[in-house]
Amino acid sequence: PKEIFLKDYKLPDYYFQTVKLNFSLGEEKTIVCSEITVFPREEGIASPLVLDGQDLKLLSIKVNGKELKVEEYHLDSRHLTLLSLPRSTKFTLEIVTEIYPQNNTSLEGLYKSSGNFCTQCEAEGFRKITFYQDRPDIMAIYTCRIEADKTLYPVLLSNGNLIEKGDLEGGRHYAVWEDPFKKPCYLFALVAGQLESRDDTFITRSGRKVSLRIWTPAQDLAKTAHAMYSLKAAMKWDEDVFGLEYDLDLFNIVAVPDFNMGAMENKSLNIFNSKLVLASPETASDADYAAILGVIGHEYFHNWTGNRVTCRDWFQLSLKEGLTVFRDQEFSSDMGSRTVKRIADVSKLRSYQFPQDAGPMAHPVRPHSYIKMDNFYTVTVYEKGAEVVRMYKTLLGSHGFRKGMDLYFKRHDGQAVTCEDFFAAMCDANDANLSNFLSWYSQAGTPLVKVTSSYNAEARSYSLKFSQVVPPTRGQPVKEPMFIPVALGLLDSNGKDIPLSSVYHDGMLKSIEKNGEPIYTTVLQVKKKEEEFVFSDLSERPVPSLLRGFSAPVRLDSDLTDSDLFFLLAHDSDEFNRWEAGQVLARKLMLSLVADYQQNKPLVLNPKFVLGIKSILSDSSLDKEFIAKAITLPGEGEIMDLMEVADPDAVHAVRSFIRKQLAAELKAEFLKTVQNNRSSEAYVFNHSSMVRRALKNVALAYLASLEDMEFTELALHEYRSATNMTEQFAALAAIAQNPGKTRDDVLADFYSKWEHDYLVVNKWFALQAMSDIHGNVENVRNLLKHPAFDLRNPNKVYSLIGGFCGSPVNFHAKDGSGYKFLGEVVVQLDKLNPQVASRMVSAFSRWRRYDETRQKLAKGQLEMILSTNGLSENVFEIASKSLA
Ligand code: BAL
Ligand code: ZN
Repeated sequence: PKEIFLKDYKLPDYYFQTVKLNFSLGEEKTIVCSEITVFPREEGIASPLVLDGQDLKLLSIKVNGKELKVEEYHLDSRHLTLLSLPRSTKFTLEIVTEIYPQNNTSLEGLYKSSGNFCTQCEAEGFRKITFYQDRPDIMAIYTCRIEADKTLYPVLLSNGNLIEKGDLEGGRHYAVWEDPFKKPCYLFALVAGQLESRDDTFITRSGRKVSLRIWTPAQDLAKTAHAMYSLKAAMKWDEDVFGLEYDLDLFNIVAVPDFNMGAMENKSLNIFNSKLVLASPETASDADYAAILGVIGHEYFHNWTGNRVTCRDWFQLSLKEGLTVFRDQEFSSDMGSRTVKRIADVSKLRSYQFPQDAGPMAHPVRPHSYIKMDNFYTVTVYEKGAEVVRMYKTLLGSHGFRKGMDLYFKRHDGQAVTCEDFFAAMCDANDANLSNFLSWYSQAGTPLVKVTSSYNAEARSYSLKFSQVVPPTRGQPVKEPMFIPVALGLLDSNGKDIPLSSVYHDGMLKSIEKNGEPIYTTVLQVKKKEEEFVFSDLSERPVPSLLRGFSAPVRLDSDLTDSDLFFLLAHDSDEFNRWEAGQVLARKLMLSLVADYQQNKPLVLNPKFVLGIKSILSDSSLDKEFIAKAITLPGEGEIMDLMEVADPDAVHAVRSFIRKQLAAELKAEFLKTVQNNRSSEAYVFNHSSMVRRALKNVALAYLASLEDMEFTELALHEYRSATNMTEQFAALAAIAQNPGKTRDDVLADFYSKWEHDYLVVNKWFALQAMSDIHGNVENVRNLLKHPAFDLRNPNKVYSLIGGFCGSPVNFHAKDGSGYKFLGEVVVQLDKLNPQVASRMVSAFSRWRRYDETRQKLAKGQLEMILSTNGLSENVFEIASKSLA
């Protein structure tokens, strides 16, 4: 397979101006005619025009109306090269192809989902529809005519505005859609099928009326109310916060059950994985409701950050994804709790991105190369990319960031641009010099920032010394220091923020007051390998609150003592750092117990930790969801990530021990928490109800971990009396922690209740797959044969196979049974859907982190996968890079 490099980017020799597509949809075959007006980049260009195309049957090619002779083009399995072209400034290209969407299990290009036609073109799926220059810097105006059987496919949708429709002979009908905005082909979309819509309208701030339609099969329509609410909220928010208005009179969303990703931002025709659209209180949890809000927002926000201004090439993916994730994070924060959202986002970054950044698949936010672009829709490009955007805002302030965004749109509307263009807009709009900030785009690896502090009582000064190291990653053995914004506050001995007026740095005393007002949080710019900042006029040693709000995606190693951390946990005005102090303490505690476990020492829980958890649990001044997050221990993956050699058994044993110990010692508090947070009100998705449910569910899980009859009964009671999925599923999960008849009965009961609802059944698969019950791989193997399971449906694969890989003890079982299971599934899955198979094979990528026995077993599976005939490029790339 061929590796593609950023450094090899070349401007296209030909651009496309208009594209007219005509689809004749059929059961046996679909005919696609395209008519493209082509113009050379410069007059006189005589090079061949190379079009991408895959799995297409070429029927004819015409240039300026004249059929090309066989010697005038070259066709292979990936390209159609037009060798002899007119030297005129503009010409017309007409291509007819035949495709077979009904056989397309890769779910890219045009395919069928539950009998309906739909498309997924990003990143490089358009080449499975017709021959085209399938690259984002080819932007054109599209018209799309769709014709199909009227009974089977009464609804025909594409991008833009419907300009014509009518009936045809033989029970067929057609529709013509015209999109007035230039777009790259990855934003093209088509949907045809039996769908109904929930309709609403949105009046933009300039008074335009936009029709909003959410399309699903008729039986699901009732579950689209929350998605519609989310869409309208997102449209309003983008106007309020960024001054960005929707630009067409129609916005369509279609929900389909078979979809590789979460959703897709096709111009005015977003296509969604149905799990991110459909919700009712009985079938969807609070987490589902929150995800729908965030992703509906995300896809909508792409209309400006991605569609109106797009990427020059796929290496720039984070230009649209990092920025749009940042925008959806901010949207969700504004709609709910900012601190809790930040905690959730940082936890995700630590659990998934940090490990990626430290493994063989580490890549910069802007990768330097790829074999399959699909493999780079990663937590690094998305989540670390969002952190990079957040750092601009931290450094420039809200107002400065908005000025930068405004300039970015002013300069680049209608263009395909690069990360440097975004950087330049931010700097130019603010007259800012962000020196080496761009290395966030080019250097992989999570920087490690060490901080040491010292207080000089005589000089009344307090010094913070920073040093940073960016660890080596594949292809990048040596790194430059990064530009790290460190938001900082200093606490006095009463736990109050000390007003900050100046800091001594680099031989200069710098004022940090703002218009004479004191500042309580300042942003230090750490740019060198080693740097010192000195604060003066301090009558006592302060306790520093470092990296407030997680102001940079780094690992922080400070010399804070446990007592400093307990102090911050109790007092920090930055709520994120209160949570963080608790997490640092928990991480330290867990690591030290893991060492004890490995040395066969008895496990003893530090009573101070129990007291800390108790005081949070009973602090009624705190937000309930904050409490829920603060009493949740760091995940097993996070702890393994901090070990020299990851030991899943020891980490699992320690985490379970602490959970049980806390449950036993704080039984009364947890029980009170469950009792006090019951409610007989009907389900509402609002902050106060959600946080109540979140806290109750965490407390219930603690109690049920005790395997005590009383609490199993309690969980059963909660399960039976629940009127919404959030509480019902949490009770089920609490019971399912412990093997036995009750677990089996309740799982069976849940299935029989919900077997008609595939989204709920997926939760049921995931819960069992993630179980840490000993030898669970056999249960998962059996579930593969369950009538509700289907390897062709990505959601089911993510639930069952992905869920299983998320259970460290079973996936990393020392007998290799988990690895063998995954190896077998990947080989099977790759034949159906390479994108999904390559996501699954990623679970092996950090095999070197484990002991020798596990290394050998995992490596054996990777080698077996690589030796499979006909392996996809997707899986090849991940498996071979994992072994390299
Ligand atoms: N562009 C792919 C799906 C998403 O990130 O919105
Ligand atoms: Zn996106």
